[in-house]
Amino acid sequence: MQNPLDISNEVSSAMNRNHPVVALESSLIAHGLPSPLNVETALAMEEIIREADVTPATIGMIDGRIKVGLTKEEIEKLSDGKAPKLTLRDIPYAVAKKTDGGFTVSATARIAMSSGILVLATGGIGGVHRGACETFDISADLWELARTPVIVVCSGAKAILDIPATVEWLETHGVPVYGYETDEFPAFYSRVTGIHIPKADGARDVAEIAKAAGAASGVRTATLIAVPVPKADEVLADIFISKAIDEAQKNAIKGKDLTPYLLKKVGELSKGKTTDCNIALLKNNARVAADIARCLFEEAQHRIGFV
Ligand code: PSU
Ligand code: MN
Repeated sequence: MQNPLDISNEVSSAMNRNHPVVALESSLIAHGLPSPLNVETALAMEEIIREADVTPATIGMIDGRIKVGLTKEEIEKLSDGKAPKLTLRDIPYAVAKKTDGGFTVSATARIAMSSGILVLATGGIGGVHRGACETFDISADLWELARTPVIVVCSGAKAILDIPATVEWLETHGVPVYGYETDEFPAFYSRVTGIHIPKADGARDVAEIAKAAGAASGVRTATLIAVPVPKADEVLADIFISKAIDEAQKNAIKGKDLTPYLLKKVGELSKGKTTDCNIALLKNNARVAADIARCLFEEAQHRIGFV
């Protein structure tokens, strides 16, 4: 079988020049945000990364081809709500059936790593759902984080989840988690959880820690960098989340449909406030991921004696 991976010219030329690259996921285009905000946000994240002199690589599936570096037209193709949400396990089926698809963090992390991209930005990782003791609904993102050495920049786990259980899971599976200029694990729409984590003081500090993880300690997991939503964009969404979870239960929404359903419902109940918040944190995370990728690149240049 032909290799189903296509790396765009922009991304492969960046990699050939040893220029830093940040991977972006596409499930948020396919299912995380309403149209046309999904396309606008995906393109804005790419622009923010380019402005930092880093190359963006939005990763997703088009006609059964894994695309590292989706074009604007391909991003638009994933935005109409028809493209399925693909975790890593769904990739073989989508390749064989030649379908489109938005990649979750789990699929994006694995493809980024195997393409040589070290940093990935998203909004909030998947995690342990509330009531997981009965449903066993724990995001495939977590297992991928436990076995794929990339830096994942996020605003914590989505607030619709059981955040303490998600943090516990990460600890049990040895995934390092650092707060970006904070010592508190953020809760996606809000900055507070009361859960204490070690603090990284900016992008250079993250680069130092990541270097120590790989080279010195042989850590083979992802490193999670938790960036709180900017203060001005914070939303206290608990009331909307509880209502959305009740609605999901009433309508028997489960499995891979649950996260998109809850995000959409919380957006409707908050009259768009949580959607605006989600967009603000996504853009902020793109900026932070670009800074980290740039610092890692500068470190590497030092090591090979370029500067
Ligand atoms: N961050 C966002 N919006 C999203 C997601 C992250 O701001 O829609 C997506 C990511 O792709 C993540 C997925 O991998 O939600 C988690 O889905 P699940 O809980 O079904 O594993
Ligand atoms: Mn799930």
